Amino acid sequence: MAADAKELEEIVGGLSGSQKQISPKYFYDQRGSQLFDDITQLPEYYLTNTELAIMRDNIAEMSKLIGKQASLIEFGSGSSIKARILLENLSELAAYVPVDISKEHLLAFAAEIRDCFPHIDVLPVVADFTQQYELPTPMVMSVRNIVYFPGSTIGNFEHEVAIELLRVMYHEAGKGGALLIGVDLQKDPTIIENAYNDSAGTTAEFNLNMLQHLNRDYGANFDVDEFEHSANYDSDEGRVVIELVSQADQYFEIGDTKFDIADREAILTEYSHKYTLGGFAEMANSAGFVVEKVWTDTDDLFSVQLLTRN
Ligand code: AVJ
Repeated sequence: MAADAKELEEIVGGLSGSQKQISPKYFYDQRGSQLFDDITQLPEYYLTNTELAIMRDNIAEMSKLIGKQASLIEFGSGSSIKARILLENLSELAAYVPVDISKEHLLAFAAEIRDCFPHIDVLPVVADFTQQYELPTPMVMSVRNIVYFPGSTIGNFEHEVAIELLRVMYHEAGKGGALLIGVDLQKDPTIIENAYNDSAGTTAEFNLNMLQHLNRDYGANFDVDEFEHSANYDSDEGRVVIELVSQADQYFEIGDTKFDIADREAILTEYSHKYTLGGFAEMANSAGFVVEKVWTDTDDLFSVQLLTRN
C-alpha cells in the first residue's frame, strides 16, 4: 500500500504525544500478514488453535442457534479457515459478506470462496469496519444477520472503543440479528506472556516489521536494529502491552517530521486485552447485546460467544 496523507497524519500524530504509539493496523503489510500467519502456527500461540477447536467441537449447536437462511457478515476477512467452518456447516446460508479494508486481498478471497461454495451469494464489501457502512442486499431473502468477528481482534481496542465497535456490530446485525465473536480469556499470566514472547522469535519479527513497513511505504527511516520487541501482561488492566523499545538515544524521521527517542523509551504498538466472562458480558450489554451462549475449551483459555439483540 502506498503512503496515504490521512494515514501519514495518523502515524505522525501517534508519535507526537508523550506516549509514542503506532496503531496495530500497521503490522499488516504483506510481510506482516505472512508473519501473523506464522504466529498462528506457533506452539505458544494458543489463541488460533483453541478457537478453531471450539468452532469444530460446537459447530452443530452453533448452526442450530443461528438457524436457516442467515446472512453471514464477517468483520475483517483475514481468517478464512474459521469462516470456512461456518460456510460448510450453516444451513441454507443466504449470503456471505466479507468486509475488509484491503480491496485486492478481499476480492481475491471472495473469488476463492465463490469457487468453493458456488451456491452461496458472496458479497464482498470494501470498508473500514470500525465505521458504519451500508450492507448489500442478498439475492435470497435472509432471515437474520449474523456478524462474525473471530480471533479476539476486539482485544486490540481499549474499553470504550471496543464498546463503540460492538455498537457498530449491533447496528449491522439489525433487528433479530446476532454477533458470533471470538474472545480471549484471562488466565495464568505465564501462558499469556509466552504467547507473545515465542521462542522462535516470530512475534518479535512481527513487531519489528512494523518499522520496516513504515520505512518502505511511509517514508520513515527507522534503524530497526536499534529497537527491541517487548510484551508484558498487565494483570490489573487485563492486557498484554506490546512495545518496541529504543536501544539508544536516537532520532528518526517520517517524511519531513523528525522525532527524538530516548534510550529505553518505548513505542506502543498493540494492546491485546484478555477478558473475564463477566467483564465481557458487561461490555456486550453496554452495546445492547445479550449473551446467549458461551463456548469454551476445557482449559478455559478462549471463548466463542453468541450475542443476540432484539
Ligand atoms: C490479531 C489482535 C488477535 O492480539 O493476539 C499476535 C495479534 N499480536 N501476536 C493478538 C498479535 C502479537 C493478535 N490479534
